[in-house]
Amino acid sequence: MKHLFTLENKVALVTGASHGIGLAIAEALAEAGATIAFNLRTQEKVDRTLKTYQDRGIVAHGYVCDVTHENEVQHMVAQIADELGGVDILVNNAGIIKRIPMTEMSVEDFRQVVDIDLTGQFIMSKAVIPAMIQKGHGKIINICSMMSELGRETVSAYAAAKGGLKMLTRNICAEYGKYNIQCNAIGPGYIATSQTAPLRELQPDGTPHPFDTFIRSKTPAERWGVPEDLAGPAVFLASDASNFVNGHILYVDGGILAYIGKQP
Ligand code: NAP
Ligand code: GCO
Repeated sequence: MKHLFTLENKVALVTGASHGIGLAIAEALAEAGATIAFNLRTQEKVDRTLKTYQDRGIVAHGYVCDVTHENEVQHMVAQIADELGGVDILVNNAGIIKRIPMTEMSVEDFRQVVDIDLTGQFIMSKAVIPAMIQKGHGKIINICSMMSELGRETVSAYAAAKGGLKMLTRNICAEYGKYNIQCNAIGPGYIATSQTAPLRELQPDGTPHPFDTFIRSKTPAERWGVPEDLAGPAVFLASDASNFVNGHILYVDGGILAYIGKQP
């Protein structure tokens, strides 16, 4: 059975993998044997992140690339082909969120979120698929969200993007499954990272943030997830163990989507 989960001789590109979920997924794929590549928007962040990987005993390859800039993406993918032999596994992790009531959100803010969280994933996937077809295999893992299924106040752009990402996942499956390319998604629940830090800050009086209490009441596991909770699901979707899984959104949410919420 172990041979199904090994990523030896595979190259995994994890976008935006400097910390949080991306770093945890990259670390897991490295532990399973993959060669890790990642991209960030500045050389300073790439250099700092290379040190992070080095400190964890991982030889990673960093590239300066904004996922919304197709020319940079195409150049990075060509570089990885020359330097590492091409992308076998793409994890579309890079993303942002803006929490603004919809009627107060500018069109620019809405467009920026959709550009990074949805169009960027299109650009990245479009760039890696041709070589995956040539190779005869490929894995694309999009990072969706609870907001791929649920709405909530102030996150209209993010929910629209993550809902769209769910359908982009299914459409890549539909269009490229015949080339032995599997495109699936991981839908994390509420995970303790810098992105959700504002929702977990202690109140001035030292009591928990109301949203922290709310999420714990909506999660059967009664806790926030941690990035490491995504390690196993990521290795599964990146490996031969999932070769007949395609177009699937694997929710790693501690049971949120199955639960009405703790009774008062
Ligand atoms: P995070 O801490 O905000 O990290 C996001 C990463 O993406 C950062 O490294 C960021 O780099 C990078 N990035 C942003 N825009 C980019 C761009 N245009 N090009 C390249 N890199 C870019 O987020 P996280 O909490 O780890 O979440 C990672 C992914 O999981 C996101 O897609 C998020 O939507 C999703 N997610 C998070 C949760 C959660 O509860 N945390 C739950 C479900 C889904 P910079 O340092 O330059 O900003
Ligand atoms: C929010 C949170 C969520 C999480 C995640 C949940 O403001 O509601 O940031 O959107 O990031 O996407 O799955």
